[in-house]
Amino acid sequence: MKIAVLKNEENSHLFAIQKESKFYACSSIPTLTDAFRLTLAEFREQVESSTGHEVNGELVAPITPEIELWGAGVTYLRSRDARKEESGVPDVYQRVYEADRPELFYKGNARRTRGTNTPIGIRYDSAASVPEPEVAIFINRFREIIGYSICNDVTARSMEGENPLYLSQAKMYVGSAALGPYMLPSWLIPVPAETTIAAKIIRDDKSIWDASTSLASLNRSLSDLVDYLFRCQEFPDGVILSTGTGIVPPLEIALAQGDIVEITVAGIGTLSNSVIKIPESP
Ligand code: DO4
Ligand code: MG
Repeated sequence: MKIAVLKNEENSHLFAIQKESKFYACSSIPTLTDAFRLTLAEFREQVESSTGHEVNGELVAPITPEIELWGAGVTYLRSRDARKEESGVPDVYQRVYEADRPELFYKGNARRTRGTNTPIGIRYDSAASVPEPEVAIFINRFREIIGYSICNDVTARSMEGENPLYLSQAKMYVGSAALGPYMLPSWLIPVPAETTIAAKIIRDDKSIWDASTSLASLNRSLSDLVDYLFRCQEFPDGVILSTGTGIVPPLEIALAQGDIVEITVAGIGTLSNSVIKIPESP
């Protein structure tokens, strides 16, 4: 069983329970925002006892206009090494990898986030852009993790490499985030070593790069990331945190218009997005 967000004529962000390729409404949870306002125990009880009718609609990213999307960075050894390789100031990445305080950044909102099978963007003014295949955690207003999904933290790599202060421009632009296809309730996630994350870039029907890791290689605990994210912050409607990438392509691989990026996380599914170039005035 997984959680989906559907768009149809009555509701642009309908909360739906997916079971055996059918979708069912949950009368006490009309939208995903309502799920974030429940405690984890209430959410689980209402989902497990739901007897809602079958619903249909277009599968969209599991996020609503009230929910923010944030990112964590340099949380895997591979990410630390890749940043050091691409950056003119490698020391900042080494230091944040070892520090108690993690790197956290605002990544976007529903309007900026693509669902599966919709295009992600690469900036026209970045020489190289890469996918960042990540596990996203869904955190309710009570700081409890209610679910897991897949996030592609698409990044203008050469822009960030030129100067870390360009991070916001490298991370946040039209089409720079993809999320989905589903949210797996947190009580169903496999143990970290079995939560494998695999990614590939397909060009002209051929894979030009693939790699994998697992959540067990994350260098920080999820509770630590949640703790820092909520410091001096309020998320009355919950928040989604993409927990950082453990898979980074080598420097000679960069996304191009027409590529397809597939990210598969065990237990959740596959997030698939084609790539388009974002012009100066989209
Ligand atoms: O430091 C820049 C961002 C790193 C990041 O997004 C990641 O490690 O996933
Ligand atoms: Mg990232």
